Amino acid sequence: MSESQTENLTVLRAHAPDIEGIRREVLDGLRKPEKSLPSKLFYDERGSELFEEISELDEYYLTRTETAIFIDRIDEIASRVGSGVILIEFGSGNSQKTRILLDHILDPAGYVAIDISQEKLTDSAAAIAAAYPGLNVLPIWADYTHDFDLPALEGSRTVAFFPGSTIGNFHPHEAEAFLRRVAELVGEGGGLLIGVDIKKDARILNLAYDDARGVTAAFNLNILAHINREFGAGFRLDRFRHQATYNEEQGRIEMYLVSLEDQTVSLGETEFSFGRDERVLTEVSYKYTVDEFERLAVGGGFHVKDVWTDPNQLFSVQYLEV
Ligand code: AVI
Repeated sequence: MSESQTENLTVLRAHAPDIEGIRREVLDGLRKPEKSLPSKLFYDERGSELFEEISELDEYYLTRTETAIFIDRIDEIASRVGSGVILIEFGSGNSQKTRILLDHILDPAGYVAIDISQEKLTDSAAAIAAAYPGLNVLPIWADYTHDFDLPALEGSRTVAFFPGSTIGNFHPHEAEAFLRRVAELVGEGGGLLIGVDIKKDARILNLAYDDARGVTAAFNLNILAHINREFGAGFRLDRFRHQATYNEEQGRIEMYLVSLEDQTVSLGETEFSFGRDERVLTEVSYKYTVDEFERLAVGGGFHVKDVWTDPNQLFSVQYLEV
């Protein structure tokens, strides 16, 4: 790992995202009989802005419900997290929730944020370092779905923080494997504070992923613009439309881009054909009952110690311990 340092902020570079590997993932996904694209490609600069907009939509209850749980239950959450801990956040810590947490936990020994976007990571880590001058802030530029090392830090224990129900964007077997790696990372007695979206009426879910203003549609289509720019592909955004549906059987939202006509799109040397109405899967977002998530957590090497929900049981914040 290399590093650069300013005052209470040290940027660690574990490894730059593997662009060639992601290009292969795109090609592999488009070669499958049921085409798919890797969801991580949503988050270029425009995609991150659109996601911010999504999180403020009336229909998208997730962000505001999770934040409300944090505000209402912060004393219990902070006392469960404990004092003197090393806090590791998966994703950039620019959210309101990170600050609520940092405002309430006692004497954190350090704050580590891990993000695939170097710009987002450095901006948000600099903001955290400025707002909490006594805090040791260590952003790590890495893809947290792959292995990476943690810097040596002294603390009472290590607690990971994974808000937003991003765990839902993994298939259950991937989620369990991810939890297992987190359990290994935080070690015996370590914890995970995680946001998990709860199963609910399909109508609420379908609206949350297909809003009236079309922000989610723009977010979904933007993946094509990102692939065009990054890999020199020739997708025409006006030849696809957004589709999001809750699959009751699988307990997940599925987001697709649907081809509006028969068409051929080039990506480097390769040409891909899309039939009219053919769908490309761009994202899954699993929803869990509290019991289902407990089974997943146990499979990943954790015990569920606390589950906090909102009065309507839309969303949960959970504390898991190794
Ligand atoms: C980041 N993730 C938790 C969001 C979700 O709800 O699955 C991504 C998203 N996709 C469409 N809207 C939001």
